Amino acid sequence: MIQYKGKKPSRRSFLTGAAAAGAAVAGATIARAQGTPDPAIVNMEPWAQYNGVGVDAAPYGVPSKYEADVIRRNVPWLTADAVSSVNFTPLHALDGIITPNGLCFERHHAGVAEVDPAEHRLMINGLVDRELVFTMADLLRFPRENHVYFLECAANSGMEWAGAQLNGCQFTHGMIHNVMYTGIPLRLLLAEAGIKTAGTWIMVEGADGAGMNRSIPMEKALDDCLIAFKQNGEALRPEQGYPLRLVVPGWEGNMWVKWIRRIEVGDQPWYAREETSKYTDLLANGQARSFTWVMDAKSVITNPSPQAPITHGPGPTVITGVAWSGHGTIPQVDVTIDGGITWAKARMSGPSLDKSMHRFYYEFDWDGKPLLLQSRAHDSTGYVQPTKDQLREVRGENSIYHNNGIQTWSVNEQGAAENVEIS
Ligand SMILES: Nc1nc2c(c(=O)[nH]1)N[C@H]1C(S)=C(S)[C@@H](COP(=O)(O)O)O[C@H]1N2
Ligand SMILES: [Mo]
Repeated sequence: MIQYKGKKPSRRSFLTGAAAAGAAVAGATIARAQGTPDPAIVNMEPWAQYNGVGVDAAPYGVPSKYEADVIRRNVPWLTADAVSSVNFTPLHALDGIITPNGLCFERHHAGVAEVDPAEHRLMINGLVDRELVFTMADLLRFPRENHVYFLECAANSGMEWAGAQLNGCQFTHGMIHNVMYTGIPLRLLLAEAGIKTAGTWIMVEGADGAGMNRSIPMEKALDDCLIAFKQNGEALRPEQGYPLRLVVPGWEGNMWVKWIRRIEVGDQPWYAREETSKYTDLLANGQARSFTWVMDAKSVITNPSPQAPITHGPGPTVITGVAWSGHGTIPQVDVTIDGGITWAKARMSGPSLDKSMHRFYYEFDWDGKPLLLQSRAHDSTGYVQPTKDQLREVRGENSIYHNNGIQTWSVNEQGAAENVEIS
């Protein structure tokens, strides 16, 4: 179904636009009419002339060689080296809601730990009745659950606070992935150890060179946190914390400790003891906000975008993107093609899961004129994604973290897209 913004374009203008692109007219198909035969359909292609490789040519499958551009990419000038760095999910090349395991962005403080699962242990200590040590085999005897959750680094879109900077949604919004986790509810493991009444916080620690640790309030730990060992059905990738990672649904990625080896129950956040670091948000007045745990609703149009221009000319055009909220689901996304003068409801498609990415589409008939594309997410609490200017009014421009402002792509007559800001 084609949706039109505001006034439906006249059939005359629709036909003119379509004819210019050699595309379909209303009621017909988008595919080319067979006036001049297309060599690709007339010729016998090489792959139809002989047998391909047999089974076992790739015991662990990889994508087609024609998809070689669909990879994680980093921005070399952002960090001094690749060990304490980040790369980005190629959102513009994906569809649906699941991030394939090999394309999940990576953020490491001390590189990827190469953990031998036979030697890996998870310890629970501190304010508990029984200090416990679990092997991987022990953990597999607990009941497990499956959940699809997004993980967004608090620094996602952080380079965009002062203005439009990076040219591609992979770089502006790609510090996010959305996978199905199989894991054990953390509350079951904590119950096994028995939390003392004074235990109000946990400190979670990774087995990597950074020994990265974070403090999490007990309420969240007992609510929906998971100790996960599978992503999208297979073992976690080393980059994502093999063999165990903490899943903290809806909360900033920083707290999702990878290669998790220890959980200490305490009566205060470890920040208070200055033993751990945290991510803070510096405000305009010089004060810093200590805790911004939940990731607010956000969305981005992934196609078209700077890395994925419109190449087919005017006529039927598909806009698509993703939206998510750490507070729940995304019942609605609005799309504008004229910089916010008129908005239309996008079509949501695919599962609508709590604290997961959602996919939206907006199909329209492009007249070939420049576009200013934006998407605006509404979450299940009624919260509406703010503009970047609204965010700056509250937060100033000193922040790096928690930028969930509305993204604008400007598309020219040729279909090329650019990262811009409008006010
Ligand atoms: N042990 C450990 N856990 C970690 C990190 C780390 O460097 N070491 N980085 C954190 C940060 S800042 C983020 S955003 C997420 C990134 O998860 P990913 O690499 O699966 O994308 O992991 C978090 N967990
Ligand atoms: Mo992060």
